[in-house]
Amino acid sequence: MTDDHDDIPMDGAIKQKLIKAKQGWARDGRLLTGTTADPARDRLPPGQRLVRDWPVFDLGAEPNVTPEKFRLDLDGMVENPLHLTLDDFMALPQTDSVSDMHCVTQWSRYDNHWRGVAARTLLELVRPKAEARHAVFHSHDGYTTNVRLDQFDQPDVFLVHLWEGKPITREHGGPVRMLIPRLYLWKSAKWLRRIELTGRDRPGFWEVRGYHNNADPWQEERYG
Ligand SMILES: Nc1nc2c(c(=O)[nH]1)N[C@H]1C(S)=C(S)[C@@H](COP(=O)(O)O)O[C@H]1N2
Ligand SMILES: [Mo]
Repeated sequence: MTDDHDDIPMDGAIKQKLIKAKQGWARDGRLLTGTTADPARDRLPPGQRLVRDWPVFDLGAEPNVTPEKFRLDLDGMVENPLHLTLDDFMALPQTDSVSDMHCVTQWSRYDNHWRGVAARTLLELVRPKAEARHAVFHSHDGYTTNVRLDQFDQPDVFLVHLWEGKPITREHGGPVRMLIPRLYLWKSAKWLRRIELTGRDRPGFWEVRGYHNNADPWQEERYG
């Protein structure tokens, strides 16, 4: 694998094997407890267990997005498309936040300290068209994932570049990744390259392979 490809195609025997395994879990309903929880009362969603470290989960192609190569496009159904360099992105208003992470593979991690640009800051800049209903996230490794616009347009959603005061490492999706803390972590795209607003829903990489489209951990929306 070379470091200087922007978009690494998701093929190769090892990755296909991993993808097949995870699709199998989705089919078998692996890890399902069949219970729900109330986020107002229960901090830990059903079937999750707490970890102290931060595990790495991706398709195995971890693109090397250098500051020079970094570009972020915000386009689709917007009045004012944006094309940002890393300097442009860093010049936007920055916010500190603290949130929990919940991964569908059952680990949760509390009190992560982040710094980045609020989704709402970007939405004010691009001005979604009236018909915009969904957001599709595109990454440098070819990964995609989707949420509704109302799930993206939340005060705790950020495009983050610092975790615990340090630049987000390459393995965790640096220089800039998504963070949508109230959905399972597969909705938080690493190595973010583009955010596209659409009128129709466009299920992403895991969503077309058996993962739940909505991904609410407290409803245990792992698969479906
Ligand atoms: N670009 C990209 N983003 C991705 C993925 C990926 O393979 N590529 N994997 C997703 C999945 S399945 C999970 S669980 C989280 C893991 O993030 P982490 O490795 O930082 O814990 O990233 C999500 N974002
Ligand atoms: Mo995942």
